[in-house]
Amino acid sequence: MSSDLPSERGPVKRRSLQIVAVASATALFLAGCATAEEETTTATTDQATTTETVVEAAVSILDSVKEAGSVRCGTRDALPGFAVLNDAGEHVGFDSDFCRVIAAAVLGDASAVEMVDLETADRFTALQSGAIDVLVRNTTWTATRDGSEAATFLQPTFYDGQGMMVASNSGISSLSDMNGAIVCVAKGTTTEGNAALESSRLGLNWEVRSFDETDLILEAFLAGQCDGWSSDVSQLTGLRSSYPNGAAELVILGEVFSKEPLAPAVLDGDTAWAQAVNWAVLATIQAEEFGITSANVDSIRSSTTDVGILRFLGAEVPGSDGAAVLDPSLSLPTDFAYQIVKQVGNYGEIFAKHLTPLGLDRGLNSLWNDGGILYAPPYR
Ligand SMILES: N[C@@H](CCC(=O)N[C@@H](CS)C(=O)NCC(=O)O)C(=O)O
Repeated sequence: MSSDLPSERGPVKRRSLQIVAVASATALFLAGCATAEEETTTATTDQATTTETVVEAAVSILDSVKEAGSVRCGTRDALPGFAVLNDAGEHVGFDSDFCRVIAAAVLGDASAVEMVDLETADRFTALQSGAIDVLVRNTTWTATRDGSEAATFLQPTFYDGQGMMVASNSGISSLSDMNGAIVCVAKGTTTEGNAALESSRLGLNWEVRSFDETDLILEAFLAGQCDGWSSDVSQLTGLRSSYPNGAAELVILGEVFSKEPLAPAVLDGDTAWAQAVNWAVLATIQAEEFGITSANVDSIRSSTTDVGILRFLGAEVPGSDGAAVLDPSLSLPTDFAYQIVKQVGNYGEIFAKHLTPLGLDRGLNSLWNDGGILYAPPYR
């Protein structure tokens, strides 16, 4: 499958923001707001000059998203549970819904999303080149990616870990049975390095074979060329569910050998856009904590006297001192959380819709007050 990256769209300012951003890490932070006219200057002048021009010409992807009326969300069409195309040609899945969450928050319309199918290797270049506004594609937040890919990672949507899938009739019941095994993985992923590390940590001699696409791993696996298929446990679970007789023929071993916080990422140097995306994701978590769902959000909004909930939903707080509706100046409409919950749902609803059917438990992805680590800062 080839990814079909759309060309640049939107105002010239937006383009310049992204071109400058990949030039260098320092220029990137400082030059995140340059206009096209300033582009050459920015790349060639010293830091002091650059700083001056930045202050004069602030622009954010948030503005160009509003102007375009849609969010270009980098995702994937072939990751069961996370993002697939259904028979009607609709994008369905956990990642796809988080793209909609962002659109509902920023534009008040969950359907105002252009899903951009990205192969693994294209994820960060799509962000850097300005082909997408945000990346929501089972992507692990790591220090090196944060530091070297011009990406700012935000609130994780799914705390995952790497696992190993084997054929049920392989006789393998734990990683220690896999000395000398061929382990197949996707190229350009954290999975590759983790597999090599785990092999040496356990004193096993794995040959790690990398493939460009999941389809090619599947082919190799079916042809008996792989003893194990390693990836994020959520992905293995999704892939197993879409495999004929998967439940009987494939086993995911119990050992989880890495931390894979899957998180949305935006381009470095654009705080307004990063905050908007971050608070959109956090609102799904807060809504679940408040017990607000797509089904009850209207009745709660019209009947509750809970000040925290009224503020969160952008409703008027009766008898409040000063502004009746909380606006924390996040450049988001004051009813953004209401729009998210009404149009897409809270975190638990999104999880239940796409991941529970695969057999995935909430586990770490439960709320902080229910044994997990999902915790939204206070909305006040
Ligand atoms: N979370 C890891 C792993 C992501 C991953 O392995 N994704 C698989 C899905 S199973 C993939 O992209 N496969 C290649 C493809 O089909 O594009 C990362 O960010 O590197």
